[in-house]
Amino acid sequence: MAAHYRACHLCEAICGLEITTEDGRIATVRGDKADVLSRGHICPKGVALKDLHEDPDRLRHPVKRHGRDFVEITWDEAFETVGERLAAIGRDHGGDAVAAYFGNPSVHSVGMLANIGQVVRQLKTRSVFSATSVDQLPHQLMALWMFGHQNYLFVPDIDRTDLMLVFGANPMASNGSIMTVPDFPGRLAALKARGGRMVVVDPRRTETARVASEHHFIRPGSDALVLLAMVQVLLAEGLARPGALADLLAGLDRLAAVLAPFTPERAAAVSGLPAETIRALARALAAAPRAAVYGRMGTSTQAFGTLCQWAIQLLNILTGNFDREGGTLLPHPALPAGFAPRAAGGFDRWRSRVRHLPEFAANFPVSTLADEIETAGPGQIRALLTIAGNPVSSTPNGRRLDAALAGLDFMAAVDFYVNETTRHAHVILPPCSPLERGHYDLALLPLAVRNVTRWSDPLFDKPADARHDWEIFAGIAAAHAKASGGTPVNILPPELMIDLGLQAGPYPGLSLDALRAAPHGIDLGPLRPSIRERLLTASGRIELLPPGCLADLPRLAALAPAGDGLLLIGRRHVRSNNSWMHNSGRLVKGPVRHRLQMHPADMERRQIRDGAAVTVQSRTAALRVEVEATEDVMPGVVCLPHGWGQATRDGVRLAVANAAGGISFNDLSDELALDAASGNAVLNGLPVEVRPCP
Ligand SMILES: Nc1nc2c(c(=O)[nH]1)N[C@H]1C(S)=C(S)[C@@H](COP(=O)(O)OP(=O)(O)OC[C@H]3O[C@@H](n4cnc5c(=O)[nH]c(N)nc54)[C@H](O)[C@@H]3O)O[C@H]1N2
Ligand SMILES: Nc1nc2c(c(=O)[nH]1)N[C@H]1C(S)=C(S)[C@@H](COP(=O)(O)OP(=O)(O)OC[C@H]3O[C@@H](n4cnc5c(=O)[nH]c(N)nc54)[C@H](O)[C@@H]3O)O[C@H]1N2
Ligand code: SF4
Ligand SMILES: [Mo]
Repeated sequence: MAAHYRACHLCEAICGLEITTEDGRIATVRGDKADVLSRGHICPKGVALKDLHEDPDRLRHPVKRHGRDFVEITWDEAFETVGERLAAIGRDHGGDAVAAYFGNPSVHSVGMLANIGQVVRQLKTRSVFSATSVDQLPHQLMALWMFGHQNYLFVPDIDRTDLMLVFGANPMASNGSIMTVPDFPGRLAALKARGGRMVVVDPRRTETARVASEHHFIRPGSDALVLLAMVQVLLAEGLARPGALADLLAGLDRLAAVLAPFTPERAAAVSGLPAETIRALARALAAAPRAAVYGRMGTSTQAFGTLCQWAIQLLNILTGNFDREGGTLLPHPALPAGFAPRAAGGFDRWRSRVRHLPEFAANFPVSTLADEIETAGPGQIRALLTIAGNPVSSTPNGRRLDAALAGLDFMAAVDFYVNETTRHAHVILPPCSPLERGHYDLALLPLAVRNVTRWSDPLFDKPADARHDWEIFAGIAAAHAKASGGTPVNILPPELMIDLGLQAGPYPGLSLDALRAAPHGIDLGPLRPSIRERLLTASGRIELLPPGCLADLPRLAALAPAGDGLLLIGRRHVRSNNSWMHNSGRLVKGPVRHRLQMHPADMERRQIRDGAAVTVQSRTAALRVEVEATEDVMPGVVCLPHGWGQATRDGVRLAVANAAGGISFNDLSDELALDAASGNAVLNGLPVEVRPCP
């Protein structure tokens, strides 16, 4: 039996795995105990890489759709069809008539990530969408506004902090996000063992809340009030001590006046968190030797995502924990291309056609994709290329988008599953199995809690007729250039780019060969302060008062205390991965996980029994789902996971058949509900009503 070491590409924890094979098949998958970052950690999804690799439903050849059926075609025919159709639509209707959507797995594949910009360049389109606007957009916008670079995402130094405040994140299930932290359970245990504390603020008593030192319920969508009130307490009580960074801060003198109305009492009335708790949290933060405030999906995909991310940065900065060991730090990766000034990004340089929403990083908010397909006029989207994405399942008002996709003149998908989205494609071009490609975490090592570098060779050779994602990009680019009479963009093999990048990078002696000789990764040391050398704002200072934040404060000030209605939030489970790993029997087995969780008091008031079928109604849909009573959600809140329930849309069997049952959260989510400051989707804190089914 041969052992192979490889990073898991399924989530941001990027665990090192030890995979053994026998006769060309995977025998075992274990955590690699010698891995310098993950130290043996693994979750059930890592084991399910075997299922993904062996899944007979995973497409291995390009297919063309005839009605509802897909038939295999050759790569030549696939590239030609896609190239010609996209070129013709671009020629007849302008470049913006051809749109692209990039999904989450594109971040987990260096060949895709490094070449996506080139695909867009080839298509000459501004109609670009991605999962960013249902995810981390506010984090990146704040990094751009305050520090001058969209990728300056400061990571909590969990291994050295004394107090970690966690708002709206559930790393026990998600394994961490915008914080690459394999073995979160072990690191939290170590934090507590050295006398530190973790405090979780979440409308659900999550898996993380259960193992934390303290948990507080909060009404969904009200975090910005609480976080800004904490800033206000620091300022009002003379607890703000930015320390070594004081001379870098622009706007500190005006901050107290700006935040004066946002008192703890004000926040308490809306959030349900007592004013004294808010004060105590602020004081604890100021008193802790080293502390870090961290917020994730619950503080970004909600109505005030931008203000939440702003307040979190302010708290870290004002308590002297920003850019400090044991606080929050910006990693020094071996491949720092993402931190280059030319990758700084931009916001609102142009706007979308129909709803005039601002671009971010040259992407429009995906919540307006259906508008752009449905609304006639110059620039109307008539063709779509989706790459590693499933927006029908993953983005607001999936049903509307589902219908819109059916009306496209042409659609192609680079994906290895027929899913709720790709079922509309005229051509699907499947990349080879992820285990057949080399792997480097270009996007995630710059977010890791320790500086580490690691390369993974392919576990298996890809079949002769199979293509990598980047080879598919190259094939499409060539065919598109041929059909449009241009020259194709340069699509580069990732190995070459990584080798050159490592050799030109900040750590001497690194190269692809050096990494190949260290299959458990190379430790490059703990995170260290660096903002003085790296700050990229025009003023050369940290901008504490971004105009976009100030402009959004009146909207926050108008947030009213809860009425009788219910607010819907999401939920992740460690054996699920967004919309697409439900074909693995080993992941979906066990108790049903897609019920609507509801507090018994809310059920009693509506005469709903545990386990009964209920109708959950939002602005966009009224759907039938089974309910589950639990005191783990706060009263007034209902909770449903996303990515389920669509295995048989319109009677078509999709390659996520095991996801049958449950409903798709995003049939209920509202494409009109946005964090106004950024254009990010509101996926948490959606008003719904729930009633018993007759
Ligand atoms: N209600 C609600 N909605 C959410 C969220 C939520 O919390 N609540 N979370 C949001 C978040 S954080 C995200 S990131 C998005 C994800 O949104 P998407 O990225 O649009 O959707 P995924 O479910 O990740 O689907 C990924 C697709 O990529 C394919 N794929 C996997 N690996 C590869 C590969 O190597 N190459 C190619 N070409 N394809 C591949 C899979 O087959 C699958 O079809 O969903 C968002 N939607
Ligand atoms: N097992 C598994 N792991 C994953 C994924 C997966 O689908 N499955 N997806 C990956 C991806 S793409 C991402 S982006 C990350 C996400 O990583 P996380 O953000 O850690 O994951 P979530 O489970 O979305 O956590 C959001 C939390 O916010 C809470 N919440 C909801 N609304 C509010 C609110 O208004 N205020 C506060 N304070 N809390 C709120 C929810 O109850 C939930 O506990 O996970 C990654 N890892
Ligand atoms: S936590 Fe699980 S899914 Fe995430 S990288 Fe590790 S093994 Fe893979
Ligand atoms: Mo995500």
